[in-house]
Amino acid sequence: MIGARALMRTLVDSGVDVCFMNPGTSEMHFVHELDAVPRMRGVLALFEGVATGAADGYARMTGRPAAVLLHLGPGLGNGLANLHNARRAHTPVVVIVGAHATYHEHYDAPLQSDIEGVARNVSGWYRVSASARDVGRDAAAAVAASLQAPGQVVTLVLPADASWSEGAAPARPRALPTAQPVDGEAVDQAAAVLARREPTLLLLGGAGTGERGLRAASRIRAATGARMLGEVFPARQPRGAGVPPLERLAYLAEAAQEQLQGIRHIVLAGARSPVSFFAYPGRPSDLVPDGASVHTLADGTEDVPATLEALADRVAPGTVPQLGGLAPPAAPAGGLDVNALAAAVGATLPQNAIVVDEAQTSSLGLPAATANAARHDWITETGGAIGQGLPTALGAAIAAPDRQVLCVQADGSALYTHQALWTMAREQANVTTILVNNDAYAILRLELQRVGAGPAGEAGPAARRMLDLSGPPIDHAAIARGFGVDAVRASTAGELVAALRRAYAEPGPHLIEAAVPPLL
Ligand SMILES: Cc1ncc(C[n+]2csc(CCOP(=O)(O)OP(=O)(O)O)c2C)c(N)n1
Ligand SMILES: [Mg+2]
Repeated sequence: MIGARALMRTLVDSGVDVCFMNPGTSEMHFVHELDAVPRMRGVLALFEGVATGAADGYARMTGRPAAVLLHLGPGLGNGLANLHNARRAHTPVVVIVGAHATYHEHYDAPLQSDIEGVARNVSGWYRVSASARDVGRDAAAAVAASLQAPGQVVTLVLPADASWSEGAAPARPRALPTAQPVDGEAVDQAAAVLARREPTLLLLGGAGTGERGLRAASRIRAATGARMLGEVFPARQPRGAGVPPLERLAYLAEAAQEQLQGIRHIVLAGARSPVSFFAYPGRPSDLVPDGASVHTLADGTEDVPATLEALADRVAPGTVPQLGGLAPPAAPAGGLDVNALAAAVGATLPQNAIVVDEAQTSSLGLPAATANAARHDWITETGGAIGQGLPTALGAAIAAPDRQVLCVQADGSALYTHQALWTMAREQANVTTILVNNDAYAILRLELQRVGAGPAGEAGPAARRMLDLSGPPIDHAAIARGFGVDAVRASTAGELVAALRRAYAEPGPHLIEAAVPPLL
């Protein structure tokens, strides 16, 4: 058996049966084996950032890694930004990088480069399969490593000769790694902090924003009066009717400081201590209020939901979680702005939808307008690297083909990875995209002021031109149609509501280009 077949067999035997890919010459044996191992589903992406973002969205919904097949250092580099977001989400991803045959390396052929230097940036585990004999075992180790709590990106380099040579064999799947057990001492300490009845914040992150974590945290809040917040950008959060509501820490440091004002203790459950997203001259990076203490109940390597449940059983026995009700907003009418956009989403959101939020400034009203919508999952851009929305929505749709995916997508961010639309059309992914066209990098107009570069109104024309996308105007609906996706335009709230209802009722991908004036 050749290495490529042993690799593919080991992956599917280990539960990795989707591979998002953008292959090249060094990966042709792997591509060829797709017909020999039909349990592996190959999904072609036209840019590596689409493949890596899709793998992130897929695993956020399944809890299982997808594989990503990339072409040497440049292919891996193109996929890096969304691997960065995956790393920040603690998403398991098995990256396979095809490389030159081992004996070809020292010729320094044009595609030769430092693959390891690129991979280490995002990978918690890295290995080169030295020969065909090693490939099966290395693949099984890679899958297991990706699932090491809290989950990580792993990179396995597959030299072309290891891929095409005989002498390989599939390896048995490895036992799944388990999270660290509940730390009883940390539970004792948190219980003691809560017993003081001083203003205490329970900050949830990672697996803590899943349903079990939310239910336990809600019990703790109800019994002790503690406050609870989620990290700024959770990997995945169930929301809406039947789920305990969770507000998130604000992106803007000054807003977060207001949320944290008066807090004496912060108890971390899968989250990190709050810091400002960026540094701003004269403002603090550390957002912990002066004099407040920070206690780690559970970090990401531990079983965060089980720890929260242990704490709830201690401080809130017999207390039940408080669940959100079903009270979606009325369908909006009139002009389209960020509030009408949010109301349209909340009013029409189908049961069990998956919302991928890369709406940037246009997401302002979304959390409130969907808090009491039908139950859904919310996916955010964990690492701040834009160009994540469309690819992640694609991956989520492939992970959950029976659910509706709504991608609320800002225009500037969309333009990094528009090619995801073609894969959505080809795979008939159930993704409805609202492409929020505000003709601008609106957030950067705000950041221009916040960093102290000068008030936006007074920025010179050369600077303003760098944050403006209006000339020439970009026709996102036409781009979508060019990729084979049904697309319409909405310029009123009523048109958006009607287009959403139609898109949800029909299978396959739809794009609605919504003209929304920029907030800034
Ligand atoms: C990979 C990457 N490149 C660049 C940036 C810097 N950046 C942050 S927001 C932004 C513009 C976002 O514009 P858009 O998506 O249209 O959202 P809007 O601010 O208009 O709501 C840019 C370029 C980034 N965060 N990540
Ligand atoms: Mg914009």
